[in-house]
Amino acid sequence: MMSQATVIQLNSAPPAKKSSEPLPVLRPRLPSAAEILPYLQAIDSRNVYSNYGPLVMRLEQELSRHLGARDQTLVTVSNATAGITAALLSLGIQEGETQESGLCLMPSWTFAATPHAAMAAGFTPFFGDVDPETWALNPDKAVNIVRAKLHQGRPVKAVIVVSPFGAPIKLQAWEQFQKETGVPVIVDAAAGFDTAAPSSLLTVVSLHATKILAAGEGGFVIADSPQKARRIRACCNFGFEVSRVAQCRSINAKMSEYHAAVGLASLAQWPAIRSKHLRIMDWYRQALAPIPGVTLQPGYAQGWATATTSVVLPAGSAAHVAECLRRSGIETRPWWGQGCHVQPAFKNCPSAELPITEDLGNRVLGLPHYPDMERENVLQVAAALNRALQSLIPRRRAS
Ligand code: T4K
Repeated sequence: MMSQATVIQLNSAPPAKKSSEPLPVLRPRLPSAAEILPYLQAIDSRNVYSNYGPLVMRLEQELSRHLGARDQTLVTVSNATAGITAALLSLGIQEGETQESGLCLMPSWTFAATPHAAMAAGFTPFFGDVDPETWALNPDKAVNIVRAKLHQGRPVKAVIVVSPFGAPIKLQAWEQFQKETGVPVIVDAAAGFDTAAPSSLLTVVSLHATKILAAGEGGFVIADSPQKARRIRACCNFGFEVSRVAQCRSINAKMSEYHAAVGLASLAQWPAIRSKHLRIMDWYRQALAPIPGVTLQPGYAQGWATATTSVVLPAGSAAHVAECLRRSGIETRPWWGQGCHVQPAFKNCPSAELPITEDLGNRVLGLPHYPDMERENVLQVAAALNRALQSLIPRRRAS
């Protein structure tokens, strides 16, 4: 039940202003030109612009220190999509196999980058369903899929576990899965800068402009040994290890010095960036709690920071809510749409039954979330959302 005080607060929140500038669903704020300038001047004085220059190496060291990774185990990449491809290539298990033979189990409930990255490494995505409590693949169910596929003669050669919008994954259970099945697990923690942790799983984080720690474009892969990291680096650099002779199948996924400059400037601001997002998340937690039928992403506002806010709406209401909010000058975005399995690029990819993904695809909506957001904006969104759902009640009663 909604308390009287909260009803008054939601109803009295000012309706979002109708202006030519809607409340954006996302509006990143990266470091200013002045904050990046010292790093750019360092580039000018050295004439080194790419190919693992000093700023890239410094960023790798600072990220390693921040995340508590061992020395020489973190490799920067040009973007997380390329990072996932390079991580898969580094496993070296698809050599000589046809595209059809190596299945890569992954959720359909992810961004298109995940299956694209696997296909670029020669794997065929196999879409599994996610758990409603985590929005991620379930390690126990994955064991069954791996066994069943082996039985059908189409072995699963790798698994990509996606951290949903940066939420922590069941790391220990996945490490156990990898140990027991022998199937390598890659963590797509594109949005998970705040939750990614060194482990026995190759973990890929994005530093795209829309992510919580941003370099414009970029990312990094964390391995558990310098040897694996060297292999990943080779897979990002034409297959070169010590000489300029290609040793393995590879792409070019190197980060430039300019992106490292922005990444370093962002990392210097991390504590402030993190608290801004945590504050927005807390505002949403409070503002949405009284609205019946609306829940936040599992685990949201429970100690980890993300740069996006997604809600689960009552069945059948998402399109109406999005339209009402749009008319109130509030942008929304179903970030992962209906899942990847419905997208033409992946129509030939095999898939399990996906009832949870289909349900989430119909009910999840991304709300405005950006670093400069004020509490008043969050209240505007909550009030508009409440009004949109209220306006459905007479229709529901009538039908
Ligand atoms: N795995 C997962 C699970 C991912 O979510 C992603 C990326 C990846 C892998 C791959 O990571 P990277 O290879 O990108 O490192 C955006 C991002 O481009 C993408 O990085 C992100 N996930 C995805 C969820 O969102 P779009 O196509 O939806 O972006 P776009 O251009 O529509 O921008 C979103 C909103 O942000 C718009 O309202 C405009 C605003 N925006 C965007 C940019 C780039 C700005 O105001 N300024 C900007 O500079 O993919």
